[in-house]
Amino acid sequence: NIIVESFTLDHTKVKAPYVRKCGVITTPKGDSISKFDLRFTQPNVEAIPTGAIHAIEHLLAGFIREELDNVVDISPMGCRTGFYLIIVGEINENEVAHALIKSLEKILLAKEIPAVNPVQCGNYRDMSLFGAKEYSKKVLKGLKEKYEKEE
Ligand code: HCS
Repeated sequence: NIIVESFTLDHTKVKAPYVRKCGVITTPKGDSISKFDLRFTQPNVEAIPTGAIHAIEHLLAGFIREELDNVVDISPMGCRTGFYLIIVGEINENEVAHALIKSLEKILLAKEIPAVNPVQCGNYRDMSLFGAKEYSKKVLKGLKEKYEKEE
């Protein structure tokens, strides 16, 4: 009996942008691995174009690892409304939200996208730094309202 957590989320009830811890697994040796839903745009209202989400992926790959240790992966959702973050250890939504805020701020200052070439990427022509910054700006504003006002 397989349960895919994402299929159990009511996507009509969420309010983007947000950071949601969607699961923790414990390995046979006792380590924790946490998975987060980093929702950028409102499901079924707005999807991020592929060039923008791809550029955000390349930029976040480095920037999020500068903020958080033991990141396994940060990858786009197929629906293009956000990313999944997989990280070793137990960490909370606020810590991830703050790391994401700092990473998005770095995207706004980025002059280029890393690894945009046929050796390091499987679709290097589909990249938009402009789009990455436009969506990052919007998400940043929403995340700051949600995660910085409560402190
Ligand atoms: N999603 C990958 C980067 C691919 S460009 C990672 O390692 O986070």
